Amino acid sequence: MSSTLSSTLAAPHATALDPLSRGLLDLLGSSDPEVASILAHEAERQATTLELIASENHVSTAVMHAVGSWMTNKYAEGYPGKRYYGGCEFHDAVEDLARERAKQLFKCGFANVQPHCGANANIAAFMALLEPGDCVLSLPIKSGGHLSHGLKVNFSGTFFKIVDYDLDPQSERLDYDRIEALAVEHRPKLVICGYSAYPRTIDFARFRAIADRVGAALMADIAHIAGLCATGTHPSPFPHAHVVTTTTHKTLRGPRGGLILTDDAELAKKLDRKVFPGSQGGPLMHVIAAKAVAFGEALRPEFTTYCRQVVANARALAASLASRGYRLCTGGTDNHLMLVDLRARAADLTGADAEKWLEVAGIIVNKNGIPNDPRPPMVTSGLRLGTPALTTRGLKEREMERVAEWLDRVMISKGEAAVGAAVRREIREFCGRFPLPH
Ligand code: DSN
Repeated sequence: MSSTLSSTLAAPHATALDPLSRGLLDLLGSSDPEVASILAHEAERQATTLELIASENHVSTAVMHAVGSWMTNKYAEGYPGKRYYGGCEFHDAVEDLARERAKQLFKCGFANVQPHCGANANIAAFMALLEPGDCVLSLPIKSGGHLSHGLKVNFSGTFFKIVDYDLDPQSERLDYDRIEALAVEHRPKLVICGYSAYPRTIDFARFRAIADRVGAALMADIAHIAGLCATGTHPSPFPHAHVVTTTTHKTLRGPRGGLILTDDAELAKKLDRKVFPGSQGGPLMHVIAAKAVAFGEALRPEFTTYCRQVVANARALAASLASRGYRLCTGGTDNHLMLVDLRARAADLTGADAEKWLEVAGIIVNKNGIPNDPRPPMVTSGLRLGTPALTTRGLKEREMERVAEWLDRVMISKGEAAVGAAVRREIREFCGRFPLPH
């Protein structure tokens, strides 16, 4: 069975698998061939396609295998030194290490590494800062915000009074004067900045001034730009934000998970209580071990070089697309992502069609509404494209021109099967020259 699975990962990509991954597939192949086959196909998909989803990345082998380690077997409710279970000596050690590395990385005084995901980090932050019914000022999801910042059907919109701020309709950028006017009018207890689809630099100092003016707390959800913030590639939310939440798997290139940071010692105690026992039970210690590994990687100088290249690649890709007639919302990008208005290239082009056609050709993207999009969220006029994953596999500015050419060829063909198949072949060959790193 193992040889069948190995052969599923047809050359040249099979040779690119690290020995542990190969061993895992062989092991699973003898005990659970169905799951092994699915994993082998997913490994092959990742190795042979171009990943342009702005919130995804390829972790190192060290991070990936820390997730699949002995730490998955343990309950460790509580915190290092104060657990509700015996046998936590090494779980304390790894959680302490993850916390220390996170503090060093973001240059702050406190880290909670237990949130299972970004939305859980935000639940704990809301619980630490607010009472049910309190007013929160945030950017709505339709304009690039996140569902956990106030969407009606989410916990945030269910239990809190949400006031939306929006982007300036002309520039499609944050309108700080308007945000301040809304804060003065509604007196929120919490102002949220940090977004899922905003391609420009966030002025954290200005946000803090707005929050201070009305006595609100400021929360920066840096899930998308965490790696950039940690390396000075985007300004840091510290010392401006009272609380910083993030995921660990986007530009930060760690395992799927959440993280909370603050410099306020009193707030830190509340945040700990609101993660556990407030909103979670047993921490995912295998993921915490992998967070420690990822934070260690992010502290190395190579990670700063990587983050700078992510931004340089995004600029290059945006420029190449603009030169082919696409419109970049806000006119371009300062970070790792861009929002592309497809209508400028072809009036009837939709995000939904483009996503589907591009996947056939081996380019993975997500449709995304653009500011004031007249089309519904399952159709959209735009794509959100990001460069974190492409940069991890070694692509640079020169290759962004090639990526833009493929994107345009597929979209302008309107999904023609022959074009999709030809591009798929070219991308498969191209990916062989940029293997996923170990
Ligand atoms: N789903 C994430 C993203 O793609 O940005 C946000 O949580």
